Order: sequence, then C-alpha cells, then structure tokens
Amino acid sequence: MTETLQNAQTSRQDDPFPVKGMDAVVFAVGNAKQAAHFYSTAFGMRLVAYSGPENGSRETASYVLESGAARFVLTSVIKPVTEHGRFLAEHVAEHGDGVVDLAIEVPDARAAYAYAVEHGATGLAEPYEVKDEHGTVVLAAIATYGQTRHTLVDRSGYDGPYLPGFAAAQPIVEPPARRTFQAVDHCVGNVELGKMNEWVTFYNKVMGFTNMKEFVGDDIATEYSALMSKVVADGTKKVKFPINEPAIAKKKSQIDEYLEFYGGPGVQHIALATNDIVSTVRTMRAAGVEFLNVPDTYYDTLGEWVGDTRVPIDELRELKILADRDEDGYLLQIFTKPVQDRPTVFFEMIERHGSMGFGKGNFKALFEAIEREQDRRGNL
Ligand code: TYF
Ligand code: FE
Repeated sequence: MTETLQNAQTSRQDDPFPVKGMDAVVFAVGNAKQAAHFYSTAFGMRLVAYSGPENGSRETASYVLESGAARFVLTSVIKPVTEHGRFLAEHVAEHGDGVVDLAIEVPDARAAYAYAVEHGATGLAEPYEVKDEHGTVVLAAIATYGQTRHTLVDRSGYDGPYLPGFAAAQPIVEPPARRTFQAVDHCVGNVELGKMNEWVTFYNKVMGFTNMKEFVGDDIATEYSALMSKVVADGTKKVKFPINEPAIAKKKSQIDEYLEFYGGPGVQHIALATNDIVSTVRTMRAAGVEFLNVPDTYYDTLGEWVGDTRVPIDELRELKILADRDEDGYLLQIFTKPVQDRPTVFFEMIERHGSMGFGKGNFKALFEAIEREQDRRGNL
C-alpha cells in the first residue's frame, strides 16, 4: 500500500478537522452576469442558482454554477450598503476579479470553527444559521492569506439549490452533453517572499492538514522556476492547497508579478479534474479559451520518460497537454492563460491516473512557458 493511501485510511477516524470536500470557489467580480456567461459557454458549467434584486438581495448579485461536484459562485456588487457589500466592492477595486472564498464543506461547522480558532485562526464570522423552505445551513468563516477566507459550510440540513435565499435557476446556454470537468482538484495560493512555511504551518495547526510529498525547493527554484511551493491536504486528500512563494532567481518571479498585479497574496490557480482532458481541451479551445503554449521540443523527449499514457503523444502535442509520471501513476495537465486582464488568476485542467502529484516533471517546461507570457506582458 502506498504511503498516501495509508495516511488517508488511518486519518479518517481521528481526523481533528474532518472535511467533506470543497464546497465552492467564490469569486468577487466586476460583472457577475457576464462572468456567468463565460463560465457557462467556455467552461461548460451549468447555472443552478441565483440571488439578486429579483429575489430580495438588493446589494449583490450571485450566480452559482456547477460542473459535477465543482461549484463556482460569481458575485458582484449592485450597490454597497453593508460592510459586506463595501468589502466586495473594495476587493474588486483592489484585486480585480479574484477569489474571495475557498469554502469548505464540513460535517460540523461549529466544531470546525471552534477547532480552527483554538489553533490560531482569525475568526471572520462566528457560526450562524441561515434557513429557508429548503432547510438550514450552518456557516462560519476564518481568514487565510491576503483577503481570502475559508467559509466552513455544514449543508447536511438543507436540500435546496445552494444556500437559503438562493433561487433555483435555469442554465444560461444548453450545457454540453458531457461535462467539461468533474471536480475541483486543488486550489493554489500565492503568498509573499518568506511566508510559504508560515502558511503551511497555519494549515497544519488550524485544520490539521498534512504536507504532501511534492514540493518545489531551493534547487528547482533557483534553477528555473523562481518559486517555492509546498502542498497541504486534509486527511482524505480531497482538499489540496499548494502554497507558492516567490524565489530569488535569474528572472523576476511569476509570483512577484501576481503579487504586484493582484495587490497582495491570493488565489493563483484552481485546478479542475477531468476524466477526458482531450475532449475538455478541444471544447474549451473551440470556445476561445487560451492555454499556455508548450514548445514542440517538449514532446520530442516526452515518450522516453513518461511511458505509455491513455492519450498518444501526438495528440498531447497537438493540444499542448503536459504529462508527468511518478511511482503511483501518471497525470495529464494543461494551464490556461490568466482569465482576466490582470496577469493573476488562471485555471489548470488535470486528468489523474494514480499520480497524486502536481506535475513536478513539467515544472521546467511549464515555468519557461509562463516566463514567455510574462515577457510578452513586459513583466519579466
Ligand atoms: O499546483 C501546482 O503546484 C502545479 C504546479 O505557477 C504549478 O500546478 C505551480 C505554480 C504555477 C503553476 C503550476
Ligand atoms: Fe496546480
């Protein structure tokens, strides 16, 4: 049995901070109506719920989109009245479109909040209940890096479309016959120089998350990546949070570029799990999504070290999909360019076949591709 599996199994009974999975990735954006259209047409997501002036929310409009188990919430401010509305408006002004909340579904939000705060988390919202005709949800929130938060969600007493106050909504366009992706695989944070270990320790203490074996250390950092990275995960490995910090290298770090344009630490990329990355990428490219370019030379030697994959090398080459292998299996992955004008948030599409890694074998090719884009923006 692999080490990863053993950890997952032993930690289930005595997990200090049990989680069910990611509940939602919540974005604060300038124009949620148009963003909902983009994630529907370009990412194949389905609008399932809405809250806005038409159903009693006069301050904000929120669109809830799903693809399998993945849920995005896109919120924009109509007219700030409360502290919450002003916070969201300022968030967009300061950071541009970005992630305000990596919400985590837990079996007991009160217990999770109490544990987190006892272990050093800053509480942003004490546990509270919201209810409507579909039932009751218990919510609480703690702060993480930058202005990002983790809302802790216990929705076991609720069977509505998202949260009390939200109304069910119809898809904006006919969703694709097959899902473009199935779940959120991992959510990555960028923090300031020298802060990576502090945030890793934060997740170790506050959520009892443990470190996964893949990390980018000094060696890789100075050689070509210009970043350091460690990954923390819950006991079942359903919630995985890599944390990046810039490293002093030959070139300006992509993490510094992010920090400069985001205006501080925040979510860098969301990785979305697919079981058919070829059709995912074909669909997304056809809808106009831009992906990082990978030089042909990458594919000239790929077969020698990655071995057999479900997808022939030529098809990976055509679509610019990356592949990596470790002792547990392999993975296929691809990265979008930033999805807003600021060089900040982007997405990764990932198809795993046993590997629990993050594509370490691709870091050189990937980071060189990112640097070419940085250079095109004049930020290298
Ligand atoms: O999540 C990860 O760690 C991988 C690797 O700017 C990675 O996706 C790390 C930093 C980055 C892009 C990808
Ligand atoms: Fe990733």
